[in-house]
Amino acid sequence: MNGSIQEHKEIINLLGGGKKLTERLKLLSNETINEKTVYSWVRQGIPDKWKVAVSRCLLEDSIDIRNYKNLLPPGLHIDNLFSANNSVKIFSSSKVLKTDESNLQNIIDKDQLLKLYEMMIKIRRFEEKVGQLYSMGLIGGFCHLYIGQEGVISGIEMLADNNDCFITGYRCHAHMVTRGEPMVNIFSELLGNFSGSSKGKGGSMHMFRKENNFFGGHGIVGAQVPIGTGIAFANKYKNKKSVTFTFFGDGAVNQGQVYEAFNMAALWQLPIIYIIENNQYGMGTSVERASAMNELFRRGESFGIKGYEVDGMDPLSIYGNLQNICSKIREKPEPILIEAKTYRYRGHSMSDPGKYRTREEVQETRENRDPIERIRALLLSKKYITEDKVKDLDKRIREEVAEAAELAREKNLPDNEDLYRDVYKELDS
Ligand SMILES: Cc1ncc(C[n+]2csc(CCOP(=O)(O)OP(=O)(O)O)c2C)c(N)n1
Ligand SMILES: [Mg+2]
Repeated sequence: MNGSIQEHKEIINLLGGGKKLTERLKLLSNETINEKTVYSWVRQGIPDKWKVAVSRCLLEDSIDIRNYKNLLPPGLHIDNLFSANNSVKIFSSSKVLKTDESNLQNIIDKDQLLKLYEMMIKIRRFEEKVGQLYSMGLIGGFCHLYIGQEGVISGIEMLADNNDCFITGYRCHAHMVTRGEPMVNIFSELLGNFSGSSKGKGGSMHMFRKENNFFGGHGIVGAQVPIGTGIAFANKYKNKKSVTFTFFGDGAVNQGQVYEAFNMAALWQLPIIYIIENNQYGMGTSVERASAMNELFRRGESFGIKGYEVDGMDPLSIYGNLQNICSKIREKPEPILIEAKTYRYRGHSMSDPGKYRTREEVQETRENRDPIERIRALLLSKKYITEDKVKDLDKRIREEVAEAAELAREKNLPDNEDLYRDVYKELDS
């Protein structure tokens, strides 16, 4: 009798023998199962179909199922059934995270805070310039600006290291900037030039920076979620310590493929942080109108994925709350879901009449929740920077952005033959 069958025989005995176990399984599953079948498991082992139900019986009897290595079906890890404090996990402990800012402000030093501020200003000035170039008719196709959401990517970047991987949807210019792509290459891409990040063939929605593990830039709503999950799988498979940050919107969260990906990430305990950038609207439909259940951070619960809501307009809250979660994932991979509550100030894309919300709503958020203003006020109150220095910094960044945009205006469109290159990977012969 092999080890696994021996173990199953022991379990059946512990649970009161075949007759008793049959009754319990009938109650648990509502399925017809007869005693003879359960007795046959003593010789043949418990089939995969019934293993989870049998585990449940052991848990109900307070028997430590971790003693039985061969009980769970393939793919389902015993640790998945327990939370950190060793209690049995039925629903994950999703919650809304608040930050004790006064404490955090002491952890973060002046240089980090200045770096964070500069990152957000750079994104905003970059996006404003894109808006101008678009209005001048220099950029074609779809174009989605990130203005208002700067705190999300900037807070996450504070946690990330160079080996971490990033992937997002079409609202991707900011991610390119923070991942270190020179601005001139991003502008060039937007203008369709061969010198652009995707050789002028991807445009606003399809940009990549392979050197810093930025995997795009995807136009199909939600498509980046399974791709990000695949990247996380590859990293785990190759024993890399990197975390994959996978960003998507409140609209994308209702896509079926998101849940197929969640299932695999939880089953295989992949090192991935899913970040829903909940900017309150899809193209023009509010979360309330589009989602039957709008506590989006709970959307992974049925897979055992812990979810947390954070204030996406506060990069320090993101950094402070996720720092430990992120380091734990590096040591012991598991998927986590973050809902960052944020807001976009501009239209969904450049052609958005904006009839679905009031000007007052936008104005109110800008005045009271703006991530850049928040950090500026903090820098000033801590006397890390003076009003004059704030102006100088802004001027310097405006100039850098203007210069990059100007350089990108020199036309170098791809040749016609280039349109057919890079469509499929060239196989090495
Ligand atoms: C599969 C698919 N369906 C529809 C669209 C059209 N579309 C583009 S963006 C968008 C809204 C997505 O909203 P959300 O996920 O909240 O992201 P946000 O634009 O707010 O960043 C839709 C429906 C698409 N690109 N792909
Ligand atoms: Mg949205």
